Amino acid sequence: MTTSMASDRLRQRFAKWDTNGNGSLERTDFEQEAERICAAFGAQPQSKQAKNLRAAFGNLFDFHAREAGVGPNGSVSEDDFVRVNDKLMFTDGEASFNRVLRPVMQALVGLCDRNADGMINQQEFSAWLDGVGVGETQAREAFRQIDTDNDGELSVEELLGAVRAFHYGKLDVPLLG
Ligand SMILES: [Ca+2]
Ligand SMILES: [Ca+2]
Ligand SMILES: [Ca+2]
Repeated sequence: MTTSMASDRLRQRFAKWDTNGNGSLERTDFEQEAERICAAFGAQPQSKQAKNLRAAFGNLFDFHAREAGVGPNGSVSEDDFVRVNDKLMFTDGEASFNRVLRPVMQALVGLCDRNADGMINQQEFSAWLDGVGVGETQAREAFRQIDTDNDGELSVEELLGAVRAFHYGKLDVPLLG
């Protein structure tokens, strides 16, 4: 694990989530990001899945605002974002990371889980990665890496492991778009 790779990826994540490009994160950035993902996955804006994703991104912003010490309508700077997430990944550990990211991951699984069995199969995963701009070959390779128990399905916990692995530089596929 290299800390510099981790902070590079956090800075990329910051740039992606700063949807209005003003150099800081606000609640509206997270709202826009949730809308963008819903559109990319073809979710109806009024569907339960879209509402869950919006709520999850709202809570994720609340977490960042609280940890950065700005109010619920405040702005989170890039340095604060990296500091908050470094602490989450390297100090607080896996359980805290999963607690913070699980609602977003569950909402993403809800958007992509076409057969509604709570798991992501190869076909659902390929459609997911297509939505974030990753091709079929890379999607198949990533599926094998993420499916750590080899049951041919990705669970929310396996997918959270994949987000951690991405941020530690052990996996090259960005699940969060
Ligand atoms: Ca912004
Ligand atoms: Ca499924
Ligand atoms: Ca599995």
